Amino acid sequence: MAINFSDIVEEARITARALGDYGAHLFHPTIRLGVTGLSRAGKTVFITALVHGLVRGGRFPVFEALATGRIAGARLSPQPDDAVPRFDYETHLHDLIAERRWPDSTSRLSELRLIIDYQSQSGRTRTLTLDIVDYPGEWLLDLPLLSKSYEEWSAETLALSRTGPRKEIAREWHAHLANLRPESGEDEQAALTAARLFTEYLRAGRDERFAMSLLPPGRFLMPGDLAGSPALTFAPLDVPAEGRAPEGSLWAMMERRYEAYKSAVVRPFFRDHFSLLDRQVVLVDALAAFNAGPEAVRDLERALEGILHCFRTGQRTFLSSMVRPRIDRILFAATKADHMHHTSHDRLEAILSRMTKRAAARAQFSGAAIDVVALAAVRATREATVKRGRETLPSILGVPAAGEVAGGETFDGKSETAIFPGDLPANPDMLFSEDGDFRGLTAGDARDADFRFLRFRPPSMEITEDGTPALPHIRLDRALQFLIGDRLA
Ligand SMILES: Nc1nc2c(ncn2[C@@H]2O[C@H](COP(=O)(O)OP(=O)(O)OP(=O)(O)O)[C@@H](O)[C@H]2O)c(=O)[nH]1
Ligand SMILES: [Mg+2]
Repeated sequence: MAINFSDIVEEARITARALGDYGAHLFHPTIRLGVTGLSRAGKTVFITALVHGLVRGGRFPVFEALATGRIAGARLSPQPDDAVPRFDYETHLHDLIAERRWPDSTSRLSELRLIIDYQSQSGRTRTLTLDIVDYPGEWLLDLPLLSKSYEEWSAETLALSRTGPRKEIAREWHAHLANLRPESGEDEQAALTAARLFTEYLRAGRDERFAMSLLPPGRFLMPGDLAGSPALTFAPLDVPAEGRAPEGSLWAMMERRYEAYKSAVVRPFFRDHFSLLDRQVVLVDALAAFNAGPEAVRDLERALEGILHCFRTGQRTFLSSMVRPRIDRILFAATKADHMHHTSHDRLEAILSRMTKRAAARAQFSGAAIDVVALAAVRATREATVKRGRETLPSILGVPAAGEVAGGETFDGKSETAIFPGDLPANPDMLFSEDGDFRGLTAGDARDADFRFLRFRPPSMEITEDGTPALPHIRLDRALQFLIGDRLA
């Protein structure tokens, strides 16, 4: 990909900003922490629980600075970027604690600043500023578009939509596509219909039965202010990957809009937000993929590979020429671990490790330190063993959300129930090998699925040893230790 003048100007601008940041950094050490993950992965809950734990003092034995009493206090402070929405911490916390319901879906970028006063290990009084940026992981998966022509993107997107369960859900869009003539004249109505059917295909892929992860372009499913704009009114056409659009054709119109999406949406995100992050946590809802089946697990792995590509540093990629990411630590966290008995937590971690290792190898990843953890930012369950005949099953006890269904029973969202969601395999290869396929919702009846992880209502607060109410969690402290522990030394 040729580097053009605007990229160079961009880079100069970013370097200037980075230098400015560096100056400020000497006086006010700051970490800009990106929190990302695909839709419903648990970003909002993670940030809310993390901030609450820091501000109100959670039970965080593995987070050394807090556990040893070196953190004097943490407080919210006005954020540095005036044009970015603030992360609505107070409302999310109120939903979780007072209403005992999960916060609403957010699907846009937001930010929150936290100031941590602490004592260094040598006894000096210090301050660390933590800027937390919440953004959809779907936006990272748009990165490959920057180096692909419209024709290449069309060919790849179409090829993917003709595989596995995607073929079925793309049926209506494919039928429309078969009747489109790319060389015919510009046609707004044809573009609108194609974009609508293509978006419906993407949306259906996100349904819990399929739980597909790789569904770019990211803004098609979360358009925000861009809904209805030409930059979102395009779709792939069945055109040769090496072909060129005739002037004035439907094809040329689609190509123009695809390029507009790249310059109006994709580049500004990487330039203005991604390039400024220091550390990153990628939240992964592996349970949704286990529920859906092996195709979803493989799709998730491909999506993680795409995400890792964004963090690739050192090589002269399009991204490094444009933004040069400076991220030095990445944590992959499997969320919602409270949906399984602790005997499966290590297995969940092993599965995510394996996925990220393979993805990192394929993404030729080099650079930042990576860690993997299975956690629950808010633990909604307790553990129990249930006797069934002579067997004892490691189960979990919680209040399934109203409307959840298991074993023919529909839950009312009020009564506590013991659930045996299914054991994760001790050998993670089981989930990935072609012959060791397991059954999920994609294959048909929910009753035949090997795993069934239900949604639970949020828990009540716990009281810590010193009498403060805290949200229960699993390994949130380990995540904090990896993400900011070294900067509080
Ligand atoms: N039991 C349990 N459920 C969780 C946890 N974190 C998230 N969830 C569930 O996952 C859902 C999505 O969590 P969010 O934090 O809203 O996810 P998000 O990534 O911000 O989602 P979007 O804003 O839609 O992109 C919640 O509504 C809960 O049902 C957790 O720690 N434990
Ligand atoms: Mg959210």
